[in-house]
Amino acid sequence: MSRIFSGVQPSGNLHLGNYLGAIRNFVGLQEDYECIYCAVDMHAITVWQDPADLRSNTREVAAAYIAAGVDPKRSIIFAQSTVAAHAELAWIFNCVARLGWLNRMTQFKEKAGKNRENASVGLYAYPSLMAADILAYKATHVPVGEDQKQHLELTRDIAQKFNNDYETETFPLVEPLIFGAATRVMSLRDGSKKMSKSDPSDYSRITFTDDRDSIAKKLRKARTDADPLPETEEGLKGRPEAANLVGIYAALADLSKQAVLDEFAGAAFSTFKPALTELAVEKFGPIGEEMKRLMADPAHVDTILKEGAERAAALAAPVMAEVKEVVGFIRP
Ligand code: AQP
Repeated sequence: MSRIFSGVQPSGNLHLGNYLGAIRNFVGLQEDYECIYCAVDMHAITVWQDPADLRSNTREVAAAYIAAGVDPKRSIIFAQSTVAAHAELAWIFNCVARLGWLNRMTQFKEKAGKNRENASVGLYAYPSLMAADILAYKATHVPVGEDQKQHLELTRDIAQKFNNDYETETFPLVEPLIFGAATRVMSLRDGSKKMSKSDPSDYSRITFTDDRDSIAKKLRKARTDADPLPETEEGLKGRPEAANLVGIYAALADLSKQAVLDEFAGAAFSTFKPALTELAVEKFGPIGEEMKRLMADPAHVDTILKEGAERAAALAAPVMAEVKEVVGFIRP
């Protein structure tokens, strides 16, 4: 059976983009793959995290997976820092990846911004750790949102260079799984920016913890243009905010964008936004409620994370033994 690995950073403000672009897709994949889903806390600390918040956000990511439908008996749910293989393999990959490759990563450029000299070394080396996350389990498929495509290409480059340098076939070439009607959900305040945990405006995103009133308020305030909805997808060109809201509706309703437009062509946003609110409350609201219910019992979440870490460590152990042998590390 092919193996899936994916992760979400416990950096707070889990949002509808994380759900539609990644977490929702995790659920169906359990049918056909052995799945490993991680709260990537070591990635989160590449930018400052308050320690108490990090602990709580790590449990929240696990609770969000379960609330969305990931079955912790069938799939593995754990926190990255609790399995040492991630850090060990990341170091080896730091010695395989080239500076030139990392210099091309757009996420680093975006996150470091103008203050590049002050960014952490960890933020720069983030893609090596991501490659280690996946390859410590020899996972072959990685469900992610579109923004992670470049990092996955780097994972393939690292695997290929490792295999070439050491004349081995240790690592598979991973395939991204980018699917669904909303692989890139955009900010509600600016249709040219992706919905993001770190956006300073809470109005830019719908979060797992938003209740009906907050969802309604955020969608009411969502930026749009003055035109009614068009008849075809072609008519959404040059209207990023309208395209985003139609995309969110399509993803939540499991419809194509064209099917949504067939229903709402000619409608003003004053009609479409309340319909979208009802749909979001119906489809996304219960998941947030279930996440909050699970969070009321952190000991239960910790038990799931502990069992997951034990299962993950057992899968990574033979891979790490093989890698150390290939690299030439002695194992006294
Ligand atoms: N806007 C989005 N639309 C679709 N998918 C998205 N993802 C993130 N934002 C969107 C997907 O969610 C998964 C987890 O992401 P992450 O925790 O690794 O963080 P990120 O990709 O850096 O994005 P965030 O959540 O917006 O965090 P910040 O603000 O810290 O950059 C990934 O599969 C990602 O593709």
